[in-house]
Amino acid sequence: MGFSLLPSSPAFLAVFLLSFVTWCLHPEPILAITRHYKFDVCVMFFRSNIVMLQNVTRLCHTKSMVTVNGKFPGPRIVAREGDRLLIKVTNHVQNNISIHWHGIRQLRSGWADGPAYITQCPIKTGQSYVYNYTIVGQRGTLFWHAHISWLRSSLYGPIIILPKLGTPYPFAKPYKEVPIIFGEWFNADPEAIINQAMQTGGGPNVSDAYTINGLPGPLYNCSAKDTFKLKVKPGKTYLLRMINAALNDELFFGIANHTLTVVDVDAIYVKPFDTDTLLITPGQTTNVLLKTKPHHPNANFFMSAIPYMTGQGTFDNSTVSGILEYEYSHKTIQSSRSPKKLPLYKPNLPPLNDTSFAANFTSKLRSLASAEFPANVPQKVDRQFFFTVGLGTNPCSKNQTCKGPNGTRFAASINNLSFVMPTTALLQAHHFGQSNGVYNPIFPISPLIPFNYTGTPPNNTMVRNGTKLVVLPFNTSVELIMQDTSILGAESHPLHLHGFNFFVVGQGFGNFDPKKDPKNFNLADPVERNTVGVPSGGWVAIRFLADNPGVWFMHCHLEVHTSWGLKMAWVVLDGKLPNQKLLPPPADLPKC
Ligand SMILES: [Cu+2]
Repeated sequence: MGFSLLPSSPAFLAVFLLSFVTWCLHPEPILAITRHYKFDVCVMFFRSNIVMLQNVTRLCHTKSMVTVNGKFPGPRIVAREGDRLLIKVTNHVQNNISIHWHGIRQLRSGWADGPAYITQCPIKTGQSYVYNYTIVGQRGTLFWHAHISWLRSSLYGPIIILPKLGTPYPFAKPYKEVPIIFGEWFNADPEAIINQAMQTGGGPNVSDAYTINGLPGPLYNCSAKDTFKLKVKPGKTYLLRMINAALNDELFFGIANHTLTVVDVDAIYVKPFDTDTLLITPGQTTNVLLKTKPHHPNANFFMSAIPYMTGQGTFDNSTVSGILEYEYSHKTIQSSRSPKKLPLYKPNLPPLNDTSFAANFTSKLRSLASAEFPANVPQKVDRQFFFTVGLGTNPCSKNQTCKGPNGTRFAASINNLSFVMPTTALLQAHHFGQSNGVYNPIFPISPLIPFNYTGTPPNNTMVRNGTKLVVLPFNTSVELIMQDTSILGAESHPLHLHGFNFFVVGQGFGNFDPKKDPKNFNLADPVERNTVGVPSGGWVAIRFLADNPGVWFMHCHLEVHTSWGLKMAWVVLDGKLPNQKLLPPPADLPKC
């Protein structure tokens, strides 16, 4: 790694590297990495990310948690479209680690995608891995997070992708840009929570708070001092880069007495539209413009998020709030009341189970579909897939008492197949022709036993278990219908596809009708994204072009459902041309 690997386009002005000295709890030598680059026209961060343990206090509970560089949330990555990132991750904790760069297309660089046992073996204690990839055709906000077990509860941070230098946004330049990253806080150790749940077969304990930029805010015990405050000036436009990094909860978000303009989702521009409330699922990002009031309003405003919850299990129904505060100009400061005495308004958010709001909101999202930012929706389809997504059960083993439904173990599945994680990485197995005994290449393209998916659920809720994948030739045009089921209750599932963006060409309630519903597909300006909510008791249709060779994970971004098996992977074969092939694996790729 080094100078020669960096982009040499004259468009880049300068590359600067963050140098830092960091420490960790291990009795190892202090690592200090300082690298300086001078280059043409670009801003690009080269970071050495050290995974470490850190004490953090929230809600009067102090615990040690795994962080990157001692920060919670973790450090920001800022780059421009076209930049290459080299991110050296060193693991100084006892847990195995891997980091996923959520939403980054990873064209031909699947080795850097990050999901453990899918594209790489985990980084073991004391080891390092350099994630090496280039950002192509994306601008907006994404995020990085751990992709192993539930470690992403504390290992996450923003990825900010600025347009190429000299290229403006397709909207007026904002006065300031602010990342707003939602998370979930557990007083207990999330690793212990999921390990216990997997042992008993029951549902895991829910979080104790939601957080905005790591802070729960004043509506929780002992937490007023841990409140995110956004200080703004009157008459300005702010770009809020919203990220849902929560583990298990879709969120409604709003700012009292203010309207938001949605301009970008999942690092793709959309046709702007105004809304008082946003819906953002785990794995989704949304850029919004916030226009402040022309004059100081003599009030403060809560910016709050609550869960959107459709399932039958218990959930964290608490409210996270930050505060939007207007700054006084020098002129007004004497004549006005002090900020503490100002009235504080709360946003009106929808009911926690407002599925019609969810459907209405998501149907407003449209691609820009302009000459500069076209929506390249596949117009013809080579392969069609119909996947049911939902919950199910696995039998309890003998001599055990299980806490799942009727003494079984909770499971989740796609086409009734609950994915079993391999013990070696799928991408290596595929690339080196060693898939025998690691995975089966025949994933069911539709349910083996069709039923009334959203009607009365079948009596038998048992899933099958296996490690099956879909294999696609390079450049296959794919249409995928994802159908929620009512097994153990209809529920919204935010499905995330690695390695691709897809177009959301249709959605609806009830069972998908293959004769009627495709007539209403939007093939002109559907939203393009990497994570979509399968509507509770409904279906969603997506299309994507399989133009990125590799092995690509697809899973529910409610982490508990992923733990239960709501996941699978696509193998995209190499194309014929040299630039259609997966690059060779890097020398430092971790071994299992
Ligand atoms: Cu799910």
